This record gives sequence, structure tokens and C-alpha cells, in this order.
Amino acid sequence: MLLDETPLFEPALLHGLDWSNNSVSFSPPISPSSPGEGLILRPLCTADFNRGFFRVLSQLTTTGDVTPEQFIKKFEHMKMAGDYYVIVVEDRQLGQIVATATLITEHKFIHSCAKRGRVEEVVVTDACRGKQLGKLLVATLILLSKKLDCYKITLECAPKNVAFYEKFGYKASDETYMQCRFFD
Ligand code: 16G
Repeated sequence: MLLDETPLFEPALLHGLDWSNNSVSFSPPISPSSPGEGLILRPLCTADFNRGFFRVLSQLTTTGDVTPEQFIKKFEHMKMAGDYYVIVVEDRQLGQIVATATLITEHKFIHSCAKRGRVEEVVVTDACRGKQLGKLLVATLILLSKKLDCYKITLECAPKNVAFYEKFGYKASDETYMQCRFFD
């Protein structure tokens, strides 16, 4: 199996976002098409396996020891499903992924057969903190979720990150997040 540059989803979806509708401010100004000096924001591709994608994810939680074959199989599943929008920021000079975030759209019968968006795995590598990349990724996924007609978007986060997400209009829900954990 080959690792290649095929994007997980149509890159035009990101280029077509109307950044003037973004509700948070950036100083200096950055955007999905200009994420910063030497950086590019784009959909995930399988070649990112060798660009440290898992090294970045491991700064959030346990990733396990994933083989290229497992990664490709999961990538293909996500691509076929069409509801997974994993975006990455790559440092072009280093050829390394420095940040990632995911939007998943979940299909409902309620709300006139609506879609709910879930923002997941928002991670910026330690060395790239302070470049507004987390803010850029979340703002990008919010615009994307609106473009995809999600009726709401949700996420789970550590208490220390609540203030960060409030900047985008997220509010702690009255509902309680519950989980059954089967393994780590
Ligand atoms: C955080 C992440 C979530 C991720 C989880 C992993 C965000 C906004 N939230 O809650 O997406 O799945 O951590 O933690 O990035 P776990 O390994 O304990 O499930």
C-alpha cells in the first residue's frame, strides 16, 4: 500500500470558505489560505503518516502503535464515508505536520433530517504554540460546519480549555457528557 497526497476531502471546500464571516480576530491576521510563514492548511492525506501526524496526535492522548496499513485502511473508510474532515497544518520547510483538527458530521432524522457537527482532536504541537494555529483550525471548522449545514456543533474538552472555546461562541451545555470506557 502506498502513502500519497490524495486529500481526505475536496480541498476546494476549504478554499471556498468565506473568511469574512469568521467571528474571532487574529493578530497578526492569518486565514486558511495564509496560515503563517512557511505553513499550509489543507485536508489530511496518507503521506502525512510520514510527516509526524501521529506525533502531533500523541500530544493529545494515547494513539497506539499504528502501522501504515492500519492508517490507510482507516483513511479510506473515512474518505468513503464522506463525513470526516481532518485538517492539518504542515510546515513546508520541515515537511512536518504541526497542528490538526477534525470535523465529523453526524446524520440525524431530527431537526428535519439535519446534521450535527463534532469537533475532535484539536492539537497544536508544542513547538508551534503561540502562532494562533488552534484558533485558526477551530474557526475554520466552524465555518466549514456552517457551510455543510450543521444545525449545531459540539465538542468535549478539558476544563482548562473552556475559556478558549468560549471565544468562538461555544457554551457549556446543561447536558452532562457521559461515557463508558472499554479501553484506553
Ligand atoms: C479531547 C478532544 C477529543 C478527543 C479526546 C481524547 C478536542 C476538542 N477534544 O476531549 O476530540 O477525542 O480529547 O481523549 O480536541 P481520550 O483519549 O481520553 O478519549
